[in-house]
Amino acid sequence: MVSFIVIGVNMKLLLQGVFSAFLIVVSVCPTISADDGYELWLSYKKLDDAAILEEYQQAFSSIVIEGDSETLGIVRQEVKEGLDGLLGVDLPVDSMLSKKAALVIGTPSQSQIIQQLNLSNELASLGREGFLIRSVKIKGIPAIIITANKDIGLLYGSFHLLRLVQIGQSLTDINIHSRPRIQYRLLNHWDNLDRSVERGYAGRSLWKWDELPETIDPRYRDYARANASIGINGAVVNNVNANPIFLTAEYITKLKALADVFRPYGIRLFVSIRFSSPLKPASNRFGRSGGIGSLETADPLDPDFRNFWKEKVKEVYQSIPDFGGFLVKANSEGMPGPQDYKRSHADGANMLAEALAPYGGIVMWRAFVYDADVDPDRAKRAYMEFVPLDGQFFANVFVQSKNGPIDFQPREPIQPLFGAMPKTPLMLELQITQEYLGHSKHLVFLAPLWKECLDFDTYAKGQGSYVWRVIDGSLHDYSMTGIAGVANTGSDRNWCGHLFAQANWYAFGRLAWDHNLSSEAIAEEWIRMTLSRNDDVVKTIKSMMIGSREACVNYMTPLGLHHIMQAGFHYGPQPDYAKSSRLDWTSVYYHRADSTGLGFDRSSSGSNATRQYFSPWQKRFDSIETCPEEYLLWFHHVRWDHKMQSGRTLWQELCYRYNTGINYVKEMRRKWAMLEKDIDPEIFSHVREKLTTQDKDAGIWRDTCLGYFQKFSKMPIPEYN
Ligand code: BDP
Repeated sequence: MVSFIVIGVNMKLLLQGVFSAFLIVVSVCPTISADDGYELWLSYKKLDDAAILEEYQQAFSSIVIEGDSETLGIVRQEVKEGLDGLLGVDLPVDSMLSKKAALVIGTPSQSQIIQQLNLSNELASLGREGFLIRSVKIKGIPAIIITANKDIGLLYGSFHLLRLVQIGQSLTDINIHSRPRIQYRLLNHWDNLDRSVERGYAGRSLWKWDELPETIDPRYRDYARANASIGINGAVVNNVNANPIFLTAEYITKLKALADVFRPYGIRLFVSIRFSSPLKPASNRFGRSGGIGSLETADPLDPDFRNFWKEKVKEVYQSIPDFGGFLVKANSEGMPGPQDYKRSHADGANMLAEALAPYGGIVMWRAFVYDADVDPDRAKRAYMEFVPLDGQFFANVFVQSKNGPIDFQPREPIQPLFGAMPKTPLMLELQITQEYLGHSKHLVFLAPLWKECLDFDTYAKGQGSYVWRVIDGSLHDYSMTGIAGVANTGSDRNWCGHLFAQANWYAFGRLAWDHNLSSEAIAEEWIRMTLSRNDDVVKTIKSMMIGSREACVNYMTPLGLHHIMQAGFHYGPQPDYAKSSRLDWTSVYYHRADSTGLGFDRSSSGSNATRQYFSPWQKRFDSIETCPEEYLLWFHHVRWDHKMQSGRTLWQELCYRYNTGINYVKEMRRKWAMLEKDIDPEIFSHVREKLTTQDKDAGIWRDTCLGYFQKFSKMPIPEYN
C-alpha cells in the first residue's frame, strides 16, 4: 500500500507573513501496511488468482440496485466497496441495466427488474431474512441477482455473495436459497456500566455509556456491520448480572442511540434486567436487589410491581419501537428473583412476558440456577427446577440454557433439559468468550465444541432427536427459536484479544444461521477471508484450528474432569482448591480424587444424574463399561488402575491425555512458524507470541494437575512423547 503523508503548515504564522499558507507533500513512500486485525473477516483484499479474477470481472461490470432505505444504502456501499476491493476495479452503481453483465440487487416491491422475473413462489419460502442468489438472463443480458422479501435479506445475501468472492468460489450457474434456521441469533454482552466486561478478555466494553447518546463511536457501526455479515440479528448489550440503571430514563436515551445504529443492520437491541428493579434504591434486602423504583416489594404477583414493569416497558418502546426484550438472570448467584417471594420462575417470567407481549418483545429467562438446597449435585439442579415448569410459561418466553449442566467447561455432556421441555422454547446459550478455555491467550477454535453439542442425539423422541432439532424448533414444534453466544468482543483494536478468537465470533454467527455447516467449512471460510487464500496455508491453519479444542480439553480437563480451574479468575489450574463459602465452587467437590480413584459418581449408585437423560443414554452413561470415555470422570468415580480402551490404566491414560494436549500446542507452534512468509507480519508475531504463552501455560496445567493427582494415585508419571 502506498501512503502519502501530507502536512499542512501555516508559514505565515511561522515566518511572520512572508509566505502564505501552503501544503508540503513531504514524502511519497511505499510502505507495507501491517494488519492489526480491525477489519476482521471483511478486509476485501484484492484477489490474486488470475483465472477466478477474470471470471468475476466478467460477471460484474456494474451493480444495479433499485430502491431506497437505510439498509439498501448499506447494501450499496458494502457491495461497491467489497467488489471494488476484491476485483481491483471501480464498478458503476446504477439503477438501470446496461448492456453488460451485472449484479442486480433488489426486492420485488422496489425493483422492477426483479419484479419482472416473477419469483414470488420462491421468495415465499424465504421468510423475512432469507435471500436468493441466482444467475439469470435479463433481456438476454447475463446477470447475477440477489433478491429477498425484505431489505435485510438483501444485506444478508450481499454479504453471502461477497463471502463467495472472497473465498474464490465459482459463481457459474449459481443458485442459492438461504434462510436462517433459527429466528433469534443473539450476542449476549456481559458488559458493565463502568466498561468492564465480565469474563471479557479483549479490553473494555465497546459501549461508551458516558459519551452516549451525543457521541456515536464509529465502532458501533463496524460492530453492527460485522454481526450482519454473519447473520447475527440481536444484541443484549449489558451483563446478566444486571445493573438496574440501564432502564432509567437517562439510559434509555443511550440505548436508543445504540439501537438506531444497529437497526439498519437488522440488529435488535435487548437488555439484561435486574428482576427487582422496581424496588427503591435503598432497599437492599437481597444484596444485589437495590432498584430504580419506589416499591417495597419485588413480588411478581404484586399489582404495583407488575405495573412498574408495564409502564417501564411502554417507556422503552416509545424510544425503541423494535426493542427486542429482556434477558433475566434470577435466583442465580445472588441475583434476586421471584423465589425470594416464594413464587416460581414461571411466575416471574410470565409477569415480564405479559408486559412485553403487546409490543412483540420476548423474555429470555436463564436456566443457569444451582440452588444447593435443590440437590447436592450441582449438575442436576437446573433440570430439577425447570422441567416441572414445562407448559407454564407464556408464549413469548424462552428458557435460555447453557450447553452443559455445569458451566461452559471445555467439555461437558449436554444439559439434560434439552429435549425434556417440549412445551417451552429452549434457547441455547453458548460461550464465545473463552472463560474456561484459556481466555484470549489460547488458540481454541470453538466450532467443534458447539457442533458436538448441536449434533448430540438426546433421544427425547427416539433416534434423531438432535439438540439442533430442539433449538431450531423442529423437534417439538416450538413457536419461536433462539440461540445466544456470550460475546468475546471488546475495545482491543482486533476486537477479540486473540486474532483467532475472531474465528469463534464468526463461527457462532455462521452456525446460528445454519447449524448444518461443518466446523471445517467454517474454519476454511474464515481463514480464506481473514488470513490467506493460498491452499497450502489454508490447509495448515485449518489443521491447527480443528483439533485445538480437543487439545484444550486434554491439557486442561481430560476424560470428563471439570471445574478444576483457578478460583475466580478461571484461567490456570487449581485442583487443590477446597475452601470456599460454597462447596460447589471448589475443585475438590468436582474431581473427588482419593486413594482409590478419580471422578464424580453421578451414576445410579451416586448422585443419579444419569437418570435425567433419555434412554439409551441413561444406561450408557450409568455404566462405567459403556460410558463414553470423554465423559468417564464426569459420571463415575474410577479406580486408578481401571483399564481404559487403549489398554492403559486410568492413571496412565490421564498422563497420556495431558501430554497429547501439550504436543498439539507444540505442533501448532511448529506449523505457525512455517507460515512466517505467508502471513502479515503483525498478525504473524501476535499469534506466535500467543502460542508461546499457550504452550507454557498448557504445561502448567499438566504439571499442576498431574502433580496434584499423583498424591492420590501414588503412581509414577510415565514418559510420553
Ligand atoms: C459463570 C461466570 C459468571 C457469570 C455466570 C453466569 O463465571 O461470571 O455471571 O456464569 O452465566 O460462568 O451467569
